Amino acid sequence: MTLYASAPSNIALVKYWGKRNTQHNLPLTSSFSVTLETMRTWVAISPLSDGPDRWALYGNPKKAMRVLTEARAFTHNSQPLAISVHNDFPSGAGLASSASSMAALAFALDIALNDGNTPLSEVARWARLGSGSAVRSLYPGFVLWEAGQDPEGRDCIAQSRFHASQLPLDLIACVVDDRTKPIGSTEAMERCRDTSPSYAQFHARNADDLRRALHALQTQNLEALGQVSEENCLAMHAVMHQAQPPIDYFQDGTHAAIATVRALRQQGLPCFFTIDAGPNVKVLCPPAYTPALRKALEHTAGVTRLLFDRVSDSAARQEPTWPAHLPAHPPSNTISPQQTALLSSTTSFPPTGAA
Ligand code: 2P0
Repeated sequence: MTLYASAPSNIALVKYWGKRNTQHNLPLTSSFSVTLETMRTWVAISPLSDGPDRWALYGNPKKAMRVLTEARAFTHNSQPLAISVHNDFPSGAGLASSASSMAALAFALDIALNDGNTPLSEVARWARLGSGSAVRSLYPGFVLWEAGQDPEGRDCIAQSRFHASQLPLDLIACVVDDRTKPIGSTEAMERCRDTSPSYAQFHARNADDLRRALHALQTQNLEALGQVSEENCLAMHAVMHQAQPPIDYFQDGTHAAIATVRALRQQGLPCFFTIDAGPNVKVLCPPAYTPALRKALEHTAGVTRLLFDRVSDSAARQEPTWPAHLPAHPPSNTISPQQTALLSSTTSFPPTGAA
């Protein structure tokens, strides 16, 4: 029998950009995000009569193997599986596809290997070991992921701090370039840690930015939330711009979209932007303003298309069926030869340890 699950992307308003421990993938400081609704990763899992596992994976095989290894170690279940992981939005372009894919995978593995009985905090640990930001996609609405201090991350936990209805927000993703980014987040964070003079400064402002963001939500103050989000995002990109060699994800369309958002705000439209490890600009606004923003953003030079989503309480969930618009499963040959080689070399039983 095949089971289906999905998890949405999440977008940080106060960013995670550095680790305090790479082995356990623990963040240096806490982050605060919004969980989306429609930009989702879908996972289908079926048991196989014998091994090895079969994969159809849109994402990073090393990260996926780490999640599977942790799930098997915790559940003591080595049932061979056919696993399909599909994004229904562009991968690797700073739209948080690794967050949604690792969250969906961890969530589905709990159902496949443990009948859904694993505590969510443990499922979050599997997801975190795949991709730190994935933890946040397991929780609804406005989510705080606390860095904690425990060396093994026992206090590194996420929780939903507000439901989506606290401050209803639409999100418009301005796609400037949907190709996979030239340097991934994990490597970019390391380079910033090792070479950027403003890395420590960025983390020093974290507590105050979190306090401001939580207060803005508490008081339903969109302007204050936008201000701290934009400042935090630009501070993170300044850290990257000062790394050696510099990391600059921005493209002409990125700058143009920022200018459009600022101009619209001048005209009285409540909106703000945030940008992750890629050139694409996410714009947040109250739903009533989405049509006006859409009009302005789709005519912004360098913006190739718009994707629409909203802050939501949906989070990761089991699904009754597989969406018709996604490629069929079970897995065939949808991963590249390079990925196949990596997976077949690491997909041995019992698991040989973290990838
Ligand atoms: C965030 N990003 O808070 C920040 C802002 C990108 C920019 O979390 O190394 O893919 O796998 O833990 O989770 C992207 O980092 O990194 C990220 P790893 P991840 O959303």
